[in-house]
Amino acid sequence: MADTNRRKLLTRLTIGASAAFLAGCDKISQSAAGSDFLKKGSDLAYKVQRLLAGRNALVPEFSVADIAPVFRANGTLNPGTADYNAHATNDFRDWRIKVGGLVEHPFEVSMADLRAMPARTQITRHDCVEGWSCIGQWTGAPLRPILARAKPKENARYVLFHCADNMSSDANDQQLYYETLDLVEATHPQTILAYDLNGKPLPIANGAPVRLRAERQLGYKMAKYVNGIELVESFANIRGGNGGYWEDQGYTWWAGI
Ligand SMILES: Nc1nc2c(c(=O)[nH]1)N[C@H]1C(S)=C(S)[C@@H](COP(=O)(O)O)O[C@H]1N2
Ligand SMILES: [Mo]
Repeated sequence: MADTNRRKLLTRLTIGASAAFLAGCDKISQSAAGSDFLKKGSDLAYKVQRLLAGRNALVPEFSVADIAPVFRANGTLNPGTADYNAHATNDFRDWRIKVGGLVEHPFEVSMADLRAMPARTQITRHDCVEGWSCIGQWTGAPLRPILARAKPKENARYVLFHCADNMSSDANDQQLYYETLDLVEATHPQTILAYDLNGKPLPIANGAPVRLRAERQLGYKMAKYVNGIELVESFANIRGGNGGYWEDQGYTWWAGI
């Protein structure tokens, strides 16, 4: 089967499968057996997709004519903290992404550093589990060379993205958005730290000044407002232990499409 046909088939299969899981997610994930079932489904989808799609299989890219006039925004639309507001007022000139964790060479990148790195532009379709899709053009720095520069240690297995937005409406309750990818997804050629959307700096609603695009994954994997990248061996002891804010609420960790 040609790679694109295979991907189309996979997309249909797995969107069907994840929609079926998520439709009953609220109810199922309340029982221990239910979350076990969800995890098994996720593990299976993960293994099957890895087997069929290969490490570097690309998702389709579209043409300029396909770009939606306005890219829909979802989840946090503005982190709105005093710290974030100060960065926004300053056009994010002092925003830094800390790259650390299980690496030989931790370092920080500013937005100017990021924009000076080799860039990739891709027009792709974003699929949200809530049942909408949107095509947009993203420009950013591929993550692979950034990770290579940090030199992940032997035991590093996942890349954790720290975000600036608190998902709790209570300021005293810190529930910062976070996500994880394995090293295969993190070093995929279409995985970028995006700073432009449709040729303009990323709007605040879509994750300014920088958000992850991991194009083989569902929308919730693509962390917005990224201020830290941490290499970890396991996420079992981090936050709810499921590898992401939405995963801790019951979504599957593997969100391949
Ligand atoms: N930091 C952060 N990242 C996030 C979210 C969020 O609320 N906060 N929402 C996720 C979800 S569910 C989706 S569909 C996409 C939405 O991206 P958009 O606002 O550019 O459409 O961002 C994802 N990344
Ligand atoms: Mo989403």
